[in-house]
Amino acid sequence: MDARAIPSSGVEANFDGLVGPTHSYAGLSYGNVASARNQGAASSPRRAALQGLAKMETVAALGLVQGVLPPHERPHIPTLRAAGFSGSDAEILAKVAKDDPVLLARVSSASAMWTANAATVLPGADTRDGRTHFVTANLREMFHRAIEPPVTARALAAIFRDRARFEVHGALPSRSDGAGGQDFGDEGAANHTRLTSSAANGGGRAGVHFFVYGTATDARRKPTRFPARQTRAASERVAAIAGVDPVHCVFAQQNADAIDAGVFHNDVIAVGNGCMLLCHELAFEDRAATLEALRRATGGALVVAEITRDEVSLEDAVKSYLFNSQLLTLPDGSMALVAPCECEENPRVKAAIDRVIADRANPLARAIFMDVRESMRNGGGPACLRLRVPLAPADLAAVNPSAIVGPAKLAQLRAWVTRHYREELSAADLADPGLLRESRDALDELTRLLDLGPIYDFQRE
Ligand code: SUG
Repeated sequence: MDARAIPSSGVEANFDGLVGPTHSYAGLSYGNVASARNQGAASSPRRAALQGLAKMETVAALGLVQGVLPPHERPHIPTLRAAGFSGSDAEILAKVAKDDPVLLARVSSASAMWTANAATVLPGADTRDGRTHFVTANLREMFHRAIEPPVTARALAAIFRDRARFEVHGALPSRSDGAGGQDFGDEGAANHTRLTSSAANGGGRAGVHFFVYGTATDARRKPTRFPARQTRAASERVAAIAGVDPVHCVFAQQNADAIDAGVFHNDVIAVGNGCMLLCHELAFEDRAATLEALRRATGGALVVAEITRDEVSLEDAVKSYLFNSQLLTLPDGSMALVAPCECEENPRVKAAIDRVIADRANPLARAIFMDVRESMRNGGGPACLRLRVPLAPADLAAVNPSAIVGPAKLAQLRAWVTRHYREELSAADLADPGLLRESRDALDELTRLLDLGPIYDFQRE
Protein backbone atom coordinates (compact mmCIF):
# COMPACT_ATOMS: atom_id res chain seq x y z
CA MET A 1 0.00 0.00 0.00
CA ASP A 2 1.20 3.47 -0.86
CA ALA A 3 2.16 5.19 2.41
CA ARG A 4 0.51 8.40 1.23
CA ALA A 5 -2.82 6.59 0.94
CA ILE A 6 -3.01 5.72 4.66
CA PRO A 7 -5.86 7.62 6.30
CA SER A 8 -5.20 9.32 9.65
CA SER A 9 -7.64 6.88 11.26
CA GLY A 10 -5.27 4.10 10.22
CA VAL A 11 -6.06 0.84 8.50
CA GLU A 12 -7.13 -2.69 9.26
CA ALA A 13 -4.50 -5.23 8.25
CA ASN A 14 -5.48 -8.83 7.63
CA PHE A 15 -2.89 -11.40 8.68
CA ASP A 16 -3.68 -14.68 6.97
CA GLY A 17 -2.36 -17.99 8.16
CA LEU A 18 -0.23 -19.81 5.63
CA VAL A 19 -1.49 -23.37 5.31
CA GLY A 20 1.12 -25.80 6.63
CA PRO A 21 2.70 -28.74 4.77
CA THR A 22 0.75 -31.34 6.82
CA HIS A 23 -2.73 -30.01 6.05
CA SER A 24 -5.01 -33.05 6.41
CA TYR A 25 -8.55 -34.20 7.17
CA ALA A 26 -8.57 -36.06 10.46
CA GLY A 27 -12.04 -35.24 11.81
CA LEU A 28 -10.50 -33.76 14.92
CA SER A 29 -13.00 -31.03 15.76
CA TYR A 30 -16.15 -32.35 17.37
CA GLY A 31 -18.97 -29.90 16.66
CA ASN A 32 -17.39 -28.71 13.40
CA VAL A 33 -19.52 -30.56 10.85
CA ALA A 34 -17.19 -30.09 7.86
CA SER A 35 -14.26 -31.53 9.83
CA ALA A 36 -16.34 -34.57 10.77
CA ARG A 37 -17.74 -35.04 7.27
CA ASN A 38 -14.34 -35.09 5.58
CA GLN A 39 -12.52 -37.27 8.05
CA GLY A 40 -10.11 -39.58 6.27
CA ALA A 41 -10.27 -37.83 2.88
CA ALA A 42 -6.99 -37.22 1.07
CA SER A 43 -5.87 -33.60 1.24
CA SER A 44 -3.70 -31.43 -0.97
CA PRO A 45 -1.41 -29.26 1.17
CA ARG A 46 -0.02 -27.58 -1.92
CA ARG A 47 -3.42 -26.68 -3.35
CA ALA A 48 -4.58 -25.52 0.09
CA ALA A 49 -1.61 -23.20 0.52
CA LEU A 50 -1.96 -21.81 -3.01
CA GLN A 51 -5.68 -21.17 -2.46
CA GLY A 52 -4.77 -19.23 0.67
CA LEU A 53 -2.16 -17.20 -1.18
CA ALA A 54 -4.66 -16.41 -3.95
CA LYS A 55 -7.03 -15.00 -1.34
CA MET A 56 -4.24 -12.86 0.12
CA GLU A 57 -3.42 -11.62 -3.37
CA THR A 58 -7.06 -10.67 -4.01
CA VAL A 59 -7.34 -8.72 -0.76
CA ALA A 60 -3.99 -6.98 -1.28
CA ALA A 61 -5.09 -6.02 -4.80
CA LEU A 62 -8.11 -4.23 -3.28
CA GLY A 63 -5.60 -1.78 -1.82
CA LEU A 64 -5.68 -3.25 1.71
CA VAL A 65 -2.78 -4.15 3.97
CA GLN A 66 -2.24 -7.90 3.85
CA GLY A 67 0.08 -9.76 6.18
CA VAL A 68 0.97 -13.38 6.72
CA LEU A 69 1.39 -15.59 9.79
CA PRO A 70 3.55 -18.72 9.55
CA PRO A 71 2.42 -22.35 9.89
CA HIS A 72 3.53 -24.34 12.92
CA GLU A 73 5.99 -27.20 13.12
CA ARG A 74 4.07 -30.45 12.56
CA PRO A 75 4.10 -33.28 13.47
CA HIS A 76 4.97 -31.68 16.78
CA ILE A 77 7.60 -34.02 18.23
CA PRO A 78 7.99 -32.09 21.54
CA THR A 79 4.33 -32.86 22.37
CA LEU A 80 4.95 -36.56 21.70
CA ARG A 81 8.08 -36.53 23.86
CA ALA A 82 6.10 -34.84 26.62
CA ALA A 83 3.58 -37.69 26.29
CA GLY A 84 6.37 -40.21 26.97
CA PHE A 85 7.44 -41.25 23.48
CA SER A 86 11.21 -41.54 23.21
CA GLY A 87 13.97 -42.35 20.76
CA SER A 88 14.82 -40.65 17.50
CA ASP A 89 12.18 -38.57 15.74
CA ALA A 90 11.68 -41.40 13.22
CA GLU A 91 11.29 -43.97 16.01
CA ILE A 92 8.75 -41.78 17.78
CA LEU A 93 6.71 -41.35 14.58
CA ALA A 94 6.70 -45.11 13.94
CA LYS A 95 5.65 -45.89 17.51
CA VAL A 96 2.85 -43.33 17.75
CA ALA A 97 1.54 -44.30 14.29
CA LYS A 98 1.17 -47.85 15.55
CA ASP A 99 -0.02 -47.19 19.12
CA ASP A 100 -2.10 -44.08 18.75
CA PRO A 101 -2.80 -42.85 15.20
CA VAL A 102 -5.32 -40.31 16.49
CA LEU A 103 -2.60 -38.69 18.59
CA LEU A 104 -0.37 -38.59 15.53
CA ALA A 105 -3.15 -36.84 13.58
CA ARG A 106 -3.60 -34.36 16.41
CA VAL A 107 0.04 -33.37 16.60
CA SER A 108 0.13 -33.13 12.79
CA SER A 109 -2.84 -30.83 12.19
CA ALA A 110 -2.16 -27.66 10.24
CA SER A 111 -4.91 -25.96 12.26
CA ALA A 112 -2.74 -22.90 13.00
CA MET A 113 -3.78 -21.73 9.50
CA TRP A 114 -7.06 -20.44 11.03
CA THR A 115 -5.53 -17.33 12.50
CA ALA A 116 -8.88 -15.89 13.56
CA ASN A 117 -8.25 -18.24 16.47
CA ALA A 118 -4.67 -17.13 17.08
CA ALA A 119 -5.43 -14.23 19.39
CA THR A 120 -7.79 -11.39 20.20
CA VAL A 121 -6.47 -8.04 19.03
CA LEU A 122 -7.31 -4.84 20.92
CA PRO A 123 -5.83 -1.74 19.29
CA GLY A 124 -4.14 1.14 21.03
CA ALA A 125 -7.01 3.57 20.46
CA ASP A 126 -9.09 1.45 22.86
CA THR A 127 -6.61 0.36 25.53
CA ARG A 128 -5.51 2.00 28.77
CA ASP A 129 -1.82 2.23 27.89
CA GLY A 130 -2.39 3.22 24.25
CA ARG A 131 -0.62 0.13 22.94
CA THR A 132 -2.12 -2.62 20.80
CA HIS A 133 -2.58 -5.83 22.78
CA PHE A 134 -2.64 -9.35 21.40
CA VAL A 135 -4.05 -11.92 23.79
CA THR A 136 -3.04 -15.34 22.49
CA ALA A 137 -5.99 -17.77 22.52
CA ASN A 138 -5.62 -20.91 24.64
CA LEU A 139 -7.79 -23.04 22.30
CA ARG A 140 -8.15 -25.49 25.13
CA GLU A 141 -11.27 -27.24 23.85
CA MET A 142 -9.47 -29.32 21.20
CA PHE A 143 -6.17 -31.12 21.88
CA HIS A 144 -4.78 -30.42 18.41
CA ARG A 145 -5.39 -26.70 18.81
CA ALA A 146 -4.36 -26.39 22.46
CA ILE A 147 -0.73 -26.98 21.40
CA GLU A 148 -0.74 -23.86 19.22
CA PRO A 149 -0.41 -20.95 21.70
CA PRO A 150 3.37 -20.92 22.47
CA VAL A 151 4.42 -20.72 18.82
CA THR A 152 1.55 -18.37 17.98
CA ALA A 153 2.80 -15.97 20.66
CA ARG A 154 6.36 -16.22 19.34
CA ALA A 155 5.23 -15.57 15.77
CA LEU A 156 3.17 -12.55 16.81
CA ALA A 157 6.05 -11.17 18.87
CA ALA A 158 8.37 -11.57 15.85
CA ILE A 159 6.01 -9.50 13.70
CA PHE A 160 4.75 -6.96 16.23
CA ARG A 161 8.16 -6.41 17.77
CA ASP A 162 8.02 -2.84 18.93
CA ARG A 163 7.19 -3.02 22.64
CA ALA A 164 6.44 0.70 22.72
CA ARG A 165 3.44 0.01 20.46
CA PHE A 166 2.56 -3.69 20.79
CA GLU A 167 2.24 -6.23 23.58
CA VAL A 168 1.78 -9.93 22.94
CA HIS A 169 0.29 -11.78 25.91
CA GLY A 170 0.43 -15.51 26.49
CA ALA A 171 -2.73 -17.58 26.64
CA LEU A 172 -5.15 -17.60 29.55
CA PRO A 173 -4.85 -20.52 31.96
CA SER A 174 -7.23 -23.18 30.78
CA ARG A 175 -8.55 -25.09 33.74
CA SER A 176 -11.78 -26.93 33.22
CA ASP A 177 -13.19 -27.97 36.57
CA GLY A 178 -16.33 -29.56 35.23
CA ALA A 179 -18.39 -27.64 37.76
CA GLY A 180 -18.60 -24.53 35.60
CA GLY A 181 -16.44 -22.36 37.80
CA GLN A 182 -13.88 -19.83 36.62
CA ASP A 183 -13.34 -21.54 33.36
CA PHE A 184 -11.31 -19.89 30.60
CA GLY A 185 -12.05 -21.32 27.18
CA ASP A 186 -10.73 -18.82 24.65
CA GLU A 187 -10.80 -19.13 20.86
CA GLY A 188 -9.58 -15.63 20.05
CA ALA A 189 -10.86 -13.21 17.46
CA ALA A 190 -13.37 -15.69 16.04
CA ASN A 191 -15.61 -14.65 18.93
CA HIS A 192 -14.69 -10.99 18.99
CA THR A 193 -15.74 -8.16 16.69
CA ARG A 194 -14.56 -4.58 16.80
CA LEU A 195 -17.16 -2.08 15.63
CA THR A 196 -16.74 1.62 15.02
CA SER A 197 -19.13 4.47 14.30
CA SER A 198 -18.46 4.52 10.54
CA ALA A 199 -17.00 2.37 7.78
CA ALA A 200 -13.51 3.42 8.89
CA ASN A 201 -12.06 0.47 10.77
CA GLY A 202 -8.44 1.49 11.37
CA GLY A 203 -6.66 1.32 14.68
CA GLY A 204 -6.44 5.08 15.00
CA ARG A 205 -10.07 5.56 15.93
CA ALA A 206 -11.96 4.32 18.95
CA GLY A 207 -14.01 1.14 18.70
CA VAL A 208 -16.55 -0.96 20.53
CA HIS A 209 -15.62 -4.53 21.44
CA PHE A 210 -18.26 -7.16 20.92
CA PHE A 211 -17.47 -10.46 22.64
CA VAL A 212 -19.68 -13.46 21.94
CA TYR A 213 -19.38 -16.45 24.27
CA GLY A 214 -20.85 -19.92 23.98
CA THR A 215 -21.33 -20.50 27.66
CA ALA A 216 -21.07 -18.93 31.11
CA THR A 217 -21.79 -19.98 34.67
CA ASP A 218 -25.13 -18.20 34.49
CA ALA A 219 -25.88 -19.01 30.82
CA ARG A 220 -29.59 -18.94 29.99
CA ARG A 221 -29.29 -22.12 27.98
CA LYS A 222 -26.44 -24.36 27.00
CA PRO A 223 -25.90 -26.36 23.82
CA THR A 224 -26.80 -30.01 24.34
CA ARG A 225 -25.11 -31.63 21.37
CA PHE A 226 -21.82 -29.88 20.69
CA PRO A 227 -19.34 -28.09 22.97
CA ALA A 228 -19.41 -24.34 23.55
CA ARG A 229 -15.77 -23.37 23.13
CA GLN A 230 -15.72 -19.75 24.33
CA THR A 231 -16.58 -18.88 27.92
CA ARG A 232 -17.74 -15.50 29.11
CA ALA A 233 -15.14 -15.52 31.88
CA ALA A 234 -12.40 -15.82 29.24
CA SER A 235 -13.78 -12.95 27.14
CA GLU A 236 -13.92 -10.74 30.22
CA ARG A 237 -10.32 -11.54 31.10
CA VAL A 238 -9.18 -10.80 27.54
CA ALA A 239 -10.72 -7.32 27.73
CA ALA A 240 -9.19 -6.76 31.17
CA ILE A 241 -5.69 -7.93 30.17
CA ALA A 242 -5.69 -5.49 27.27
CA GLY A 243 -7.04 -2.67 29.44
CA VAL A 244 -10.19 -2.02 27.44
CA ASP A 245 -12.75 -0.01 29.39
CA PRO A 246 -15.78 -2.27 30.08
CA VAL A 247 -17.97 0.65 29.03
CA HIS A 248 -16.82 -0.02 25.47
CA CYS A 249 -17.47 -3.77 25.63
CA VAL A 250 -20.62 -5.70 24.86
CA PHE A 251 -20.79 -9.34 25.95
CA ALA A 252 -23.47 -11.56 24.45
CA GLN A 253 -24.28 -15.23 24.49
CA GLN A 254 -24.28 -17.18 21.27
CA ASN A 255 -27.48 -18.98 20.39
CA ALA A 256 -27.25 -22.52 21.82
CA ASP A 257 -29.25 -23.94 18.88
CA ALA A 258 -26.73 -22.47 16.46
CA ILE A 259 -23.86 -24.21 18.29
CA ASP A 260 -25.80 -27.46 18.09
CA ALA A 261 -26.23 -26.89 14.34
CA GLY A 262 -22.44 -26.66 13.88
CA VAL A 263 -21.76 -22.98 14.61
CA PHE A 264 -18.71 -23.61 16.79
CA HIS A 265 -17.52 -19.98 16.65
CA ASN A 266 -19.47 -16.73 16.35
CA ASP A 267 -17.70 -15.99 13.07
CA VAL A 268 -19.68 -18.84 11.49
CA ILE A 269 -22.94 -16.93 12.08
CA ALA A 270 -22.05 -13.21 12.20
CA VAL A 271 -19.44 -10.83 10.81
CA GLY A 272 -19.01 -7.18 11.67
CA ASN A 273 -16.80 -4.41 10.39
CA GLY A 274 -16.78 -0.69 11.05
CA CYS A 275 -20.42 0.28 11.56
CA MET A 276 -21.89 -2.81 9.89
CA LEU A 277 -23.00 -6.13 11.35
CA LEU A 278 -24.07 -8.93 9.03
CA CYS A 279 -25.69 -11.68 11.05
CA HIS A 280 -28.24 -14.47 11.06
CA GLU A 281 -31.36 -13.99 13.12
CA LEU A 282 -30.36 -17.04 15.18
CA ALA A 283 -26.84 -15.80 15.97
CA PHE A 284 -27.48 -14.68 19.52
CA GLU A 285 -29.34 -16.13 22.47
CA ASP A 286 -31.07 -12.82 23.19
CA ARG A 287 -31.29 -11.23 19.76
CA ALA A 288 -33.12 -8.01 20.61
CA ALA A 289 -31.09 -7.16 23.72
CA THR A 290 -27.80 -7.89 21.94
CA LEU A 291 -28.54 -5.67 18.94
CA GLU A 292 -29.86 -2.94 21.22
CA ALA A 293 -26.70 -3.04 23.36
CA LEU A 294 -24.56 -2.75 20.21
CA ARG A 295 -26.62 0.16 18.89
CA ARG A 296 -26.20 1.97 22.17
CA ALA A 297 -22.47 1.26 22.39
CA THR A 298 -21.87 2.58 18.86
CA GLY A 299 -23.86 5.74 19.53
CA GLY A 300 -26.63 4.64 17.20
CA ALA A 301 -24.26 4.24 14.26
CA LEU A 302 -24.67 0.49 13.86
CA VAL A 303 -26.20 -0.77 10.62
CA VAL A 304 -27.49 -4.32 10.97
CA ALA A 305 -28.06 -6.52 7.93
CA GLU A 306 -29.89 -9.51 9.27
CA ILE A 307 -30.60 -12.72 7.38
CA THR A 308 -33.71 -14.58 8.49
CA ARG A 309 -33.99 -18.34 8.86
CA ASP A 310 -36.55 -18.32 6.04
CA GLU A 311 -34.00 -16.76 3.75
CA VAL A 312 -31.05 -18.95 4.78
CA SER A 313 -31.47 -21.87 7.17
CA LEU A 314 -28.88 -22.55 9.87
CA GLU A 315 -27.93 -25.62 7.86
CA ASP A 316 -27.29 -23.57 4.71
CA ALA A 317 -25.38 -20.99 6.75
CA VAL A 318 -23.08 -23.71 8.09
CA LYS A 319 -22.69 -25.45 4.73
CA SER A 320 -21.99 -22.30 2.72
CA TYR A 321 -20.13 -20.39 5.46
CA LEU A 322 -21.85 -17.18 4.34
CA PHE A 323 -21.07 -15.47 7.63
CA ASN A 324 -17.46 -16.61 7.56
CA SER A 325 -16.87 -14.07 4.84
CA GLN A 326 -14.47 -11.19 5.29
CA LEU A 327 -16.32 -7.89 5.48
CA LEU A 328 -13.75 -5.34 4.36
CA THR A 329 -13.70 -1.56 4.14
CA LEU A 330 -12.25 -0.55 0.78
CA PRO A 331 -10.14 2.57 0.29
CA ASP A 332 -13.21 4.39 -1.17
CA GLY A 333 -15.16 3.80 2.06
CA SER A 334 -17.53 1.19 0.65
CA MET A 335 -17.44 -2.41 1.84
CA ALA A 336 -16.77 -5.71 0.08
CA LEU A 337 -17.61 -9.23 1.18
CA VAL A 338 -14.95 -11.84 0.45
CA ALA A 339 -17.09 -14.96 0.56
CA PRO A 340 -16.41 -18.66 -0.04
CA CYS A 341 -17.38 -19.78 -3.55
CA GLU A 342 -19.81 -22.24 -1.92
CA CYS A 343 -22.02 -19.16 -1.31
CA GLU A 344 -22.26 -18.43 -5.00
CA GLU A 345 -23.27 -22.03 -5.67
CA ASN A 346 -26.16 -22.01 -3.19
CA PRO A 347 -29.05 -20.05 -4.77
CA ARG A 348 -30.63 -19.08 -1.43
CA VAL A 349 -27.36 -17.83 -0.03
CA LYS A 350 -26.48 -15.99 -3.24
CA ALA A 351 -29.91 -14.32 -3.23
CA ALA A 352 -29.41 -13.19 0.37
CA ILE A 353 -26.04 -11.64 -0.50
CA ASP A 354 -27.55 -9.91 -3.53
CA ARG A 355 -30.36 -8.54 -1.39
CA VAL A 356 -27.95 -7.06 1.16
CA ILE A 357 -25.83 -5.50 -1.60
CA ALA A 358 -28.94 -3.99 -3.23
CA ASP A 359 -30.10 -2.53 0.09
CA ARG A 360 -28.71 1.02 0.16
CA ALA A 361 -29.14 1.24 3.93
CA ASN A 362 -25.81 -0.56 4.44
CA PRO A 363 -22.34 0.10 2.98
CA LEU A 364 -21.89 -3.33 1.33
CA ALA A 365 -21.20 -2.70 -2.36
CA ARG A 366 -19.87 -5.96 -3.76
CA ALA A 367 -19.09 -9.62 -3.16
CA ILE A 368 -15.97 -11.46 -4.25
CA PHE A 369 -16.13 -15.25 -4.23
CA MET A 370 -12.97 -17.17 -3.43
CA ASP A 371 -12.09 -20.83 -3.70
CA VAL A 372 -10.63 -21.90 -0.36
CA ARG A 373 -12.19 -25.37 -0.57
CA GLU A 374 -9.27 -27.21 0.99
CA SER A 375 -9.66 -25.14 4.15
CA MET A 376 -13.48 -25.18 3.94
CA ARG A 377 -13.45 -28.98 4.15
CA ASN A 378 -12.06 -28.59 7.65
CA GLY A 379 -14.59 -25.90 8.57
CA GLY A 380 -12.35 -22.93 7.85
CA GLY A 381 -13.63 -20.19 5.54
CA PRO A 382 -12.11 -16.87 4.41
CA ALA A 383 -12.66 -15.20 7.80
CA CYS A 384 -11.17 -18.11 9.76
CA LEU A 385 -8.01 -17.77 7.73
CA ARG A 386 -7.25 -14.23 8.83
CA LEU A 387 -6.48 -12.26 11.96
CA ARG A 388 -7.57 -8.65 11.79
CA VAL A 389 -5.17 -6.10 13.18
CA PRO A 390 -6.45 -2.52 13.31
CA LEU A 391 -3.43 -0.25 13.06
CA ALA A 392 -2.84 3.45 13.53
CA PRO A 393 -0.50 4.96 10.89
CA ALA A 394 2.51 4.88 13.27
CA ASP A 395 1.71 1.26 14.18
CA LEU A 396 1.86 0.22 10.55
CA ALA A 397 5.36 1.64 10.23
CA ALA A 398 6.39 -0.44 13.27
CA VAL A 399 5.25 -3.82 11.91
CA ASN A 400 7.95 -6.20 10.68
CA PRO A 401 7.80 -5.30 6.97
CA SER A 402 8.81 -8.80 5.83
CA ALA A 403 5.47 -10.15 7.08
CA ILE A 404 3.46 -7.73 4.92
CA VAL A 405 2.82 -9.21 1.50
CA GLY A 406 2.61 -7.51 -1.88
CA PRO A 407 2.99 -9.01 -5.36
CA ALA A 408 6.73 -9.74 -5.02
CA LYS A 409 6.51 -11.48 -1.65
CA LEU A 410 3.43 -13.42 -2.78
CA ALA A 411 5.35 -14.68 -5.80
CA GLN A 412 8.18 -15.78 -3.48
CA LEU A 413 5.74 -17.57 -1.21
CA ARG A 414 4.07 -19.29 -4.14
CA ALA A 415 7.45 -20.57 -5.33
CA TRP A 416 8.27 -21.65 -1.78
CA VAL A 417 5.03 -23.66 -1.53
CA THR A 418 5.56 -25.25 -4.93
CA ARG A 419 9.09 -26.25 -3.95
CA HIS A 420 8.28 -27.76 -0.57
CA TYR A 421 4.66 -28.90 -0.38
CA ARG A 422 3.24 -32.26 -1.39
CA GLU A 423 0.48 -32.45 -3.93
CA GLU A 424 -1.41 -35.02 -1.91
CA LEU A 425 -1.36 -36.32 1.64
CA SER A 426 -3.16 -39.18 3.38
CA ALA A 427 -3.24 -40.26 7.04
CA ALA A 428 -0.51 -42.86 6.51
CA ASP A 429 1.91 -40.19 5.26
CA LEU A 430 1.94 -38.46 8.65
CA ALA A 431 4.26 -41.17 9.99
CA ASP A 432 6.77 -40.57 7.21
CA PRO A 433 9.98 -39.08 8.67
CA GLY A 434 10.53 -37.57 5.23
CA LEU A 435 7.45 -35.39 5.71
CA LEU A 436 8.79 -34.12 9.03
CA ARG A 437 12.13 -33.31 7.39
CA GLU A 438 10.49 -31.57 4.44
CA SER A 439 8.28 -29.51 6.75
CA ARG A 440 11.18 -28.39 8.90
CA ASP A 441 13.24 -27.45 5.85
CA ALA A 442 10.32 -25.44 4.51
CA LEU A 443 9.70 -23.64 7.81
CA ASP A 444 13.38 -22.94 8.33
CA GLU A 445 13.44 -21.21 4.96
CA LEU A 446 10.19 -19.40 5.73
CA THR A 447 11.54 -17.84 8.92
CA ARG A 448 14.20 -16.23 6.76
CA LEU A 449 11.71 -15.14 4.09
CA LEU A 450 9.54 -13.48 6.73
CA ASP A 451 12.45 -12.38 8.96
CA LEU A 452 10.97 -14.06 12.03
CA GLY A 453 14.02 -15.41 13.79
CA PRO A 454 13.98 -18.86 15.41
CA ILE A 455 10.34 -19.26 16.45
CA TYR A 456 10.14 -23.06 16.10
CA ASP A 457 11.18 -25.62 18.70
CA PHE A 458 13.39 -27.43 16.18
CA GLN A 459 15.30 -24.17 15.66
CA ARG A 460 15.79 -23.59 19.37
CA GLU A 461 16.97 -27.01 20.56
O1 SUG B 1 -11.03 -25.26 15.20
N1 SUG B 1 -10.88 -27.05 12.20
C1 SUG B 1 -10.85 -25.79 12.88
C2 SUG B 1 -11.56 -24.71 12.07
C3 SUG B 1 -11.39 -23.35 12.67
C4 SUG B 1 -12.25 -22.34 12.03
N2 SUG B 1 -12.04 -21.08 12.60
C5 SUG B 1 -12.96 -20.11 12.77
N3 SUG B 1 -14.24 -20.35 12.69
N4 SUG B 1 -12.56 -18.94 13.09
C6 SUG B 1 -11.51 -25.89 14.25
O2 SUG B 1 -12.51 -26.61 14.37
C7 SUG B 1 -10.27 -29.40 11.83
C8 SUG B 1 -9.00 -30.20 11.75
C9 SUG B 1 -9.24 -31.64 11.37
O3 SUG B 1 -10.32 -32.17 11.62
O4 SUG B 1 -8.31 -32.27 10.81
C10 SUG B 1 -10.11 -28.09 12.58
O5 SUG B 1 -9.31 -27.98 13.48
